Amino acid sequence: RILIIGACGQIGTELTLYLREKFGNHKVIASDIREGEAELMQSGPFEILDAMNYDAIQEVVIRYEITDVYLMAAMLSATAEKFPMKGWNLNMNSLFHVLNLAKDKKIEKIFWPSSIAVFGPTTPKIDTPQRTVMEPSTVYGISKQTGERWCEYYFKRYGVDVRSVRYPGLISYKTLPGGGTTDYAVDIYHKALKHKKYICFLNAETTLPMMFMDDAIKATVNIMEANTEKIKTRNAYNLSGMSFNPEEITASIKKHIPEFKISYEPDFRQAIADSWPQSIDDSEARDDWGWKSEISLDEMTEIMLTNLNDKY
Ligand code: VAH
Repeated sequence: RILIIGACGQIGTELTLYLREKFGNHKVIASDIREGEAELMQSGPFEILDAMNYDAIQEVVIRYEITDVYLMAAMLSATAEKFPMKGWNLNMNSLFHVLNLAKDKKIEKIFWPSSIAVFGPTTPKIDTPQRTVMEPSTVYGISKQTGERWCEYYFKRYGVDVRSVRYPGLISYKTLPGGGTTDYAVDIYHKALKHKKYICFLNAETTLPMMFMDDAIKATVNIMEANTEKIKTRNAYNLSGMSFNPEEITASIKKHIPEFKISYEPDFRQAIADSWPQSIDDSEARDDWGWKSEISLDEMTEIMLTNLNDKY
């Protein structure tokens, strides 16, 4: 059976629904520090679970005979800058708990998300390579870079089968993001439908790597289902979907809502975004386990506006 820790988050919610569809509702145990959306709560087993409590995680793992854990709980970039120690403790202790359960053979396989936030201001910004200079300047990025090193250490020293990808900014209509710097790319669709205008907290030229959630879920399941010998990188694989800036996503929205207007009021998140790459080279993921993104910016805009339309 599968345990999702952080199942009520932006990725966790969609990942839980996808895995339940694929493997059967009662094969996928959702857990989080708080209850989540009705669709998630009603579709299968749910446990209130603190990702920082080792004994509580172990109890759920034993009771449900869990084999695979997807650790989706984390404090994202913007919030972690407001609460550095809380962000570090949540992001790191939760990872150690799950790695140690695998080291002690209580679970068999782990998925742990990394992020393009592991790259910093000195990293090449265009087609950022799999291996390159990484001097992250955010708490979140430091925790993800460190987490990658620990994942590789537990694989090499203890044979722990942990797999990871560096997600770009993720965009979905089923769940709202929480505390990220790329969240503007979700909020803009809601505001375009509700108000036909949006005040953006990043400037017009801020190009960032992004991906529609369906592609991210596909990458997550693909890497977990790949034969272990195909996984040659045990810290985390670069993933690439699309790259755009607020001006370009605005142009895409205006094809559907011509009167949509954007204005710019950059805040503290501009510095975070400026430290990240603009585009990512994901050729190793393509070569090793057949990864390929599908959804383009205009296709995503069509999907987002169509599915959000009846909310407003
Ligand atoms: C964030 N959505 O903004 C996350 C992600 C690359 C961005 O890590 O913090």
